[in-house]
Amino acid sequence: MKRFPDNFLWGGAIAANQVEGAWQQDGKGLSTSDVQPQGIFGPVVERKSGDRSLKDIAIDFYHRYPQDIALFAEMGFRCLRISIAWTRIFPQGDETQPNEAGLAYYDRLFDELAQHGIQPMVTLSHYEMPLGLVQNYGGWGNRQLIEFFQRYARTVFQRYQHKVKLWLTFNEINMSLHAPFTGVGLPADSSKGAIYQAIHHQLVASALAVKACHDIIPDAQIGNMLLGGLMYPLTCKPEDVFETLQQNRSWQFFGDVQCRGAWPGYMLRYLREQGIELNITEDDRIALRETVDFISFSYYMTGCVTTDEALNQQARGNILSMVPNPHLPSSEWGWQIDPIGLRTLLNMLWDRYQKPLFIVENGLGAKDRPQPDGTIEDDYRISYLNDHLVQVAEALQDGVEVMGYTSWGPIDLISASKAEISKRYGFIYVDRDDNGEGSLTRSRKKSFYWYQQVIATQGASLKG
Ligand code: BGP
Repeated sequence: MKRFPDNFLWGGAIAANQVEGAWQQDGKGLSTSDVQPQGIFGPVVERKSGDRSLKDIAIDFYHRYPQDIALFAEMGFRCLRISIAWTRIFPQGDETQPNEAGLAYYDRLFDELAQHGIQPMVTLSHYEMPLGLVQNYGGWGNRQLIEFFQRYARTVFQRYQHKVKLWLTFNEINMSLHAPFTGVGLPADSSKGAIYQAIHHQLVASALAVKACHDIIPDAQIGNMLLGGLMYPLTCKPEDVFETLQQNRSWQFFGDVQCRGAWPGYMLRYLREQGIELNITEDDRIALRETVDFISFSYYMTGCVTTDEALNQQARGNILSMVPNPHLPSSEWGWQIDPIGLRTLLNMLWDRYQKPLFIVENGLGAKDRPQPDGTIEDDYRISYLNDHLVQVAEALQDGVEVMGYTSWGPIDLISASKAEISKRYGFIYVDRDDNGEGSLTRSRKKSFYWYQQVIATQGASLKG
């Protein structure tokens, strides 16, 4: 029987730009997400009056949050991970005074959660930043961004200090290497040197936010957020094994800086060999020493690494250019499903850092087909989540400290990579299609009742 600890934080995770809509309401400024209507790998466009993006309304969480939170509470959520849209608080990014209407909105949201006994976990920046900071300052390539982010972080820590005790700095901070516009506000064709310098500024900003959180809300915990991109060697050839170590380090180094307080030696060597000279000041070094309280990460899939160039060529089409694993099935979007990988990753991160872990994203994006009576039998989603949670239970038995689990998209939302809604993750169905048609009505899928049961039994109802 799988029983999770009594204080385990069960819940779900959403992000402002994928659920809220209301993209121009109450003084909100334009964000980098607003100008990528086709998702984080799509083109950056200039918004003209009259054009439309699915994200403009998204699932209208901005207005419908009371109803949605009631449904989360019905499932028994103890925690909801949300993000604050930076542009609701500082519309252009460089203002000296925050936008009160934006601050008031999140006050109402946190109050609603509190009424249902759901603890908020807040990401400061989830795949968006003020477009003004990109256009007028050159994004995170500019050191001044550290100061603007500080102002934003301190403002929300002050404002919500009594309401929010769990914070995250930057969502999937390692994604900047693959989606530089979304991550650090730089053009996709930027040089590696420019991207790493921007990443360094963001890492310093993250550490300063950790410090500010510790100063302003001493009883809060603040974590980082990594895309847990676990890679396996395709073969046991020593070259493949070593290359796999290197590829895992390409995302782990963010965790190393955020958990250990300095750029690791293997990265300094890599940068040197690439001819990249980072500008790291003495003040930066001191700032980086403030490390996170816990590590959060997303987990969807794993991939394989090989030094065989022919196999690598074939795999180039993938986001992270990884070679498929011949032993694993794939989702409709080609993401390989690997529950045991989650146990491996939990153990790996625990061994490496000895800091509590929080799985803040995991789930299956799939097409749902409502029956004529409106019900949705999403057994594929139940099976995916069940198998992953069984492995979390195993990791707990291994002695790994896991604070909680927030599944990605507990309510259908707009996908990040392609900005579609047909890629659904939810326990709650939202009536809307990729053309923006639909009533936005919410309904409970079969998985809704399944997750409710898992939470109610503290995992004892899991199978396997
Ligand atoms: C992560 C992001 C989320 C989310 C998820 C699923 O990378 O942090 O914002 O969307 O992936 O990806 P997608 O929406 O592309 O299916």
